[in-house]
Amino acid sequence: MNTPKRYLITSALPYANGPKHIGHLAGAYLPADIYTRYLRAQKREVVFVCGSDEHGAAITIQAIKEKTTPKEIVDKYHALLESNMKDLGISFDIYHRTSSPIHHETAQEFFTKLNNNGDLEIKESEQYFDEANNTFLADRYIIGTCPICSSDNAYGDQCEKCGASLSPEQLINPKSTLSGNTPSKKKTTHWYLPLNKHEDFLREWILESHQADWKTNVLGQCKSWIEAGLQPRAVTRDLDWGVKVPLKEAEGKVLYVWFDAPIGYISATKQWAINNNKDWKPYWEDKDTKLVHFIGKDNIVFHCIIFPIMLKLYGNILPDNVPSNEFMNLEGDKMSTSRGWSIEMEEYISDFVKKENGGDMMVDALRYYLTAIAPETKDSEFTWKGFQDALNSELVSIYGNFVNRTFVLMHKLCNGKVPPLHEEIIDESDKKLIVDIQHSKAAIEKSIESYKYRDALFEVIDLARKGNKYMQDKEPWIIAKQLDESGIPTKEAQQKIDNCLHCCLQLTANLAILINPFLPFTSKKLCFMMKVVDKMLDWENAGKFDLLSVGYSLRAPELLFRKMEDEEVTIQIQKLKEKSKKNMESAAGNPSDKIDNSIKEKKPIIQFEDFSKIDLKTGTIIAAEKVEKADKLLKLEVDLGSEKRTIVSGIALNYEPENIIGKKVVVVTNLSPRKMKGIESNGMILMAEENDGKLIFVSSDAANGSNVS
Ligand code: B3M
Ligand code: ZN
Repeated sequence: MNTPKRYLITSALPYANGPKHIGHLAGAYLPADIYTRYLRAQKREVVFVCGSDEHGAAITIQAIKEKTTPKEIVDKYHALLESNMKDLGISFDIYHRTSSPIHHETAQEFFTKLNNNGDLEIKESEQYFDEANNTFLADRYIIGTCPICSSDNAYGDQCEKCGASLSPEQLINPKSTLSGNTPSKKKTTHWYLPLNKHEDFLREWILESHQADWKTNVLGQCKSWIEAGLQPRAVTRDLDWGVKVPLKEAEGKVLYVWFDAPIGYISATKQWAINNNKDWKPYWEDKDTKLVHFIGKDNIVFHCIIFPIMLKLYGNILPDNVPSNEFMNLEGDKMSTSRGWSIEMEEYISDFVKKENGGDMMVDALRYYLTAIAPETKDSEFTWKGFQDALNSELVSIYGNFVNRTFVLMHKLCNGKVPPLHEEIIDESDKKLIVDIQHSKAAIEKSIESYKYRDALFEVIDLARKGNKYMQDKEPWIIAKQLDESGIPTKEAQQKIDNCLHCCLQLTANLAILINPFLPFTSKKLCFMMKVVDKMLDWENAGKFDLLSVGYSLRAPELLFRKMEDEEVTIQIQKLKEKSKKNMESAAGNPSDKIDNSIKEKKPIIQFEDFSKIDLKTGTIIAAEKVEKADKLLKLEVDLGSEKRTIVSGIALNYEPENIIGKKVVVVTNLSPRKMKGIESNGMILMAEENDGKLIFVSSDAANGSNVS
C-alpha cells in the first residue's frame, strides 16, 4: 500500500463523569499514542485528536450523585482527564470537549444535512415518562428486573449483572430512578437513522474490503451485528442536557449522545486547525487521509457500524481501521471504578509519578507493562507482581542494564568519549550487531503498522538483550587487564575495547530511537546523556551506525529505571482490597442505590385513619436472651411503664443480648399476639434497616409508656 498523504488518529472520547483507570489507558489511549509518536518520528503528517465526551446520562446521573450540575461535573472531570493524559505522556494534538460551541455547531450541522437529504426517518412512539418529574426517561433512568437473569437492578439499556444489552420495554416492573414511581407511557417523536438501509454498504465495506486488515475481534462483532439484521436507531432524545436538535418542532430534544460524540472527532480537528492555522477539511474529506479510530471493545458497534454510516451519508472519508482492544482485568477480576477494583490513572500518578523525583521513569514503566500485556487479541490481566517482574527483570535488567554498563565502561575505559571504530579489527560479531539493528527496525515497523504493539516492544527489548550478549561475549573489562609496561592497556587491547564500546554506544543511540514511541521519557533522557538533540530520534536514523561522533564526550549515566520493591507490591494490593471494600460498603450509601432501595420499600399511600390504628409506645429493654434453635430471635422483656411485656424480636444476628439491656425502644403494642418457637410475642420493636441490612433501634428518650404518634 502507498504511504497515505496524512493520518488522522483518534482515541475514544472518555466520558467526563469520573476518573478513568489504567485499563482505559491500555485500551484506547496508549496504543494510539505509540502509533502517533511512531508516525511523527517518520515525519508523516499526522494529527492525533481526542477530548471529553460531556453529554449523555453518564454525566447527568453523576451530577445527581454528586448533588451538583452536569456543567460542574464536566468541568471538573474534563480538567482531571486532560491533566492525567498529559502526565502519562499521551501526546494528543488536541484534547477537546463536546460541550464547546464549535462542537455543538458541527453536530447540529451534521444532523441538519442528513435530515435535509432525507437520510433520517421521523417516527412517533410511546416512551416511558415520569409524571412526577414531568420528563421522559432516558434508558439509564429506568431500572427494573432483568428479563434474562432476574437481577433487580438492571438499567433500561443494560443489565450490569449479566451484561445483557436491553431496551427499557424489556424490563420487568420498570421504575423511574428519579421518583421511584412506575413510569407511564407517552407519545413522542424522534428522528431515526435507518441502519437497515445500509446493510449492503456495510457488508461490502467491512466484510469484503477489510476482511484482511481488520482485527478478528472487530470483524467478528461487526459480522454478528450485520447478520442479526440492523434496525433503525433513534438519534434524538427527550432531554435537556446535550446538543439541541436544530429544528423548531424539536423543542426539548437533544441529539443522542452516541450521535454527537463521534462527531467530536471532527469538531476537535476543526479546533486543532484553528489553533494551528491549518485546514481541517482534507482530514475528513480527502481520500488520501488514513483515519484510524482506537477504541475499547465496548465501542465497536458505534465506530464500525453507526458512525461510518453517518460519515458515508455526510460525504466524509471512512476509517481505514478501528483497532479495538479487548479488556484488561486486574488481579483476577474485571476492572471497575464503581466497585473500586481499579487503578485510576490519577491514583497511579499520585502514588508513583508525582511522589518521586524523576517520576517520569515510572510513567514509562507503566507504559512498558501495559504495552507488554496489551489485550490486543484477548482479555489480559494486570497484576502488581507481573508489573514488578516486567519492570525489574526486563526494563531494569535488560534495557537499563545495557545502557548503564555501556556508559559506565565508556567513562572508565574510554575517557568518557565516543571511542573510534578501528576498521582493521572489525569482526563478525560487530557486523552482526549492525544487521541485528536493521532487522529489528524492520520488524518493529511492520508490527507497529499492523497495530501489534506488544510484538514491536518485544523486538526492542530483544535487541537490548542482544546488546548485553554482545558485551558479555567481548568482556571489555577483562581485556582492559592486558597492560603494557606503563600499566595502561596495550594498544591492541585498547583497540578492542574501543570497538566494543563504539558498537555499544551506537546501539544505545539506536535503542533510544526504537523505544521512543513506547517510552518517550526514557528516550529523552538518553538524548540528554548522549548530548544529542531530540532530532536524533527521527525514525530514519534507526539502523545507522554513526549516530554518535567519535571523540564526542558524553554525560555520566543516569538511572533510567528503578526496581519495584516487594513491599510496594504488597502495599498496592492491600490498597486495592481496601478501596474495593470501602466502595462496596458505601455503595449502599450512594444515591443511585438509595433510589433503588427506596423503590423496593415504597408502599401504597394510606389515610391518617389507617395510621392512627397503630398504638406506638416508648419502653426500655430490661431483659434479653437467645431463643433456642432460632439464630435470629431474641426474647425480650420490655418495660412499658404501666406494664411489662414479652416480645420476640428478629435481631439476634445484629445484637448480643447483654449489649441491649437498658436500650430505649419504640413498640407497636396493639399487634395481635403471635407465637414464635413456642414463646408468645406481645408486640413489635421498631427497627430501622440500613441499606446493607443492618438493624438500628428506633428510640426515644421519653419516659416509658409515652404515646408515639
Ligand atoms: N464516551 C463511551 C465510553 O467512554 C464513549 C466513547 C465515545 S467515542 C466517540 O466508553
Ligand atoms: Zn441480567
